[in-house]
Amino acid sequence: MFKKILIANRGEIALRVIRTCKEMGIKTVAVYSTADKESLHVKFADEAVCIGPPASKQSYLNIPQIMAAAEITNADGIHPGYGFLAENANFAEVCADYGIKFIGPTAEMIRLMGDKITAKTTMKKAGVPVIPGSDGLIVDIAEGKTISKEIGYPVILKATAGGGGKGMRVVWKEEDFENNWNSARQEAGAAFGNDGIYIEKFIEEPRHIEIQVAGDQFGNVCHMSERDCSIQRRHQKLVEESPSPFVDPELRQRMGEAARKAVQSINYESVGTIEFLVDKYKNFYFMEMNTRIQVEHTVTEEVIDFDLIKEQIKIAAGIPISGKDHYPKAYAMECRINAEDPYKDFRPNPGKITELHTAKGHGVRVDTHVYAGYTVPPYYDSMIAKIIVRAATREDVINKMSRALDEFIVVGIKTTIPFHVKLMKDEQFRAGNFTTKFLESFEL
Ligand code: MV4
Repeated sequence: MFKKILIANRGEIALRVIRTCKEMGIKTVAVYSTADKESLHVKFADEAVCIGPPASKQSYLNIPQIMAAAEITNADGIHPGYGFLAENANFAEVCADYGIKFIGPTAEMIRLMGDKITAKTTMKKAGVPVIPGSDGLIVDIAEGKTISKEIGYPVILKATAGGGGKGMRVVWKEEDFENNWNSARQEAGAAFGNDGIYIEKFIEEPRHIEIQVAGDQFGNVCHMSERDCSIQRRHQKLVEESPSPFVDPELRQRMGEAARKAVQSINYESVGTIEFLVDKYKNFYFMEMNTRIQVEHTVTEEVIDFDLIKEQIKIAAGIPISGKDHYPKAYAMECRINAEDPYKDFRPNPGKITELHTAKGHGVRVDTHVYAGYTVPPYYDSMIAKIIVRAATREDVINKMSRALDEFIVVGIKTTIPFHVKLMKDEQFRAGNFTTKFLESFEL
């Protein structure tokens, strides 16, 4: 087992990892930028090393500085959290070169899933359902038009280096193909330095449902129920829940088996997530694999009563997992509290939190790094807290979440709380009738 883990991250996830390390008897090292000197992850770690100025490029993305911090503190593992370096294959490789275990999959695995065409081809070969589309890269407009006609419009152009919606364009008819092709290529090239594009049938009004999985170094694999992440805005998730109101036991079984196949076929080693698009007929298709712990892992932790960070650390230490699948034992939902003004197009609203009262009580979990007197810096992601509630039914969860939101008081900055309060009262949401398009027509 690890003796000392360096957490190459900040905010609530750094704190989340520190908590499990403490419970496992593992020492912790925080790294921080000068903007995060007063952050809780710095205060709660056994040691802390300043790695640079506020800009992420010079601190949380600065590989030489992070490795220097790991060396001087004698860390034997590095946990990347989510975002920043979590899916950077080069970083995983550098860790291996230093003889420090990257707590996640191998660099090869990150690279394999990071290229979306390679990921899709690999999954198709493994027998996981994929969205009908081009077999790989499209070389030019003529080929793109031919393939789109074969698939049938509408189609969607996607960047192979993408994910998260960048370089993505929906094309409804052939005469719009060229313009969309040009803008998708241009956007992908600028964002990823790779303008490779592929084409898929456009699935209208899908649900985004993902399966939590784990695999170990010995070929043991398990799936751990689904999360419905359809409530999102501009590719930013706002609410996640498990089990999905759209998934019945039969669909859960089929999706779980597909996720198991996906993990097994690549000998994946760590916790991860298989993202699926699910259409109204309950057809599901592989979309992407996330080779990291995600923000919303907490929802799964609550419904299966299991510590996913502990499992991730054990797998990295070479301890076998049970290989038994997990099924939901309760209902759970997470609301992301962001320092944003929901009445002003969710514009970031950093600044000083003068007063804070977090939600408490039965079935309520709050993961946060902020406190009264803390200043939310403008340099990073605007998420300041996650409220996760658990109850026996979905209706109880929504009622409990409403209660928790009411007693969550943040003074000094605007937050997404008013958005969540309104959402919890929405009849369609309460009925479980929503797709990824839900928030496009939601009025605050
Ligand atoms: C799609 C799609 C419809 N059809 N692919 C968005 C992010 C990227 N990971 C893939 N995305 C989508 N791919 C096909 N063939 C719709 C989306 C999509 C979406 C997916 C999940 C959650 C929210 C979304 C919002 C808009 C579009």
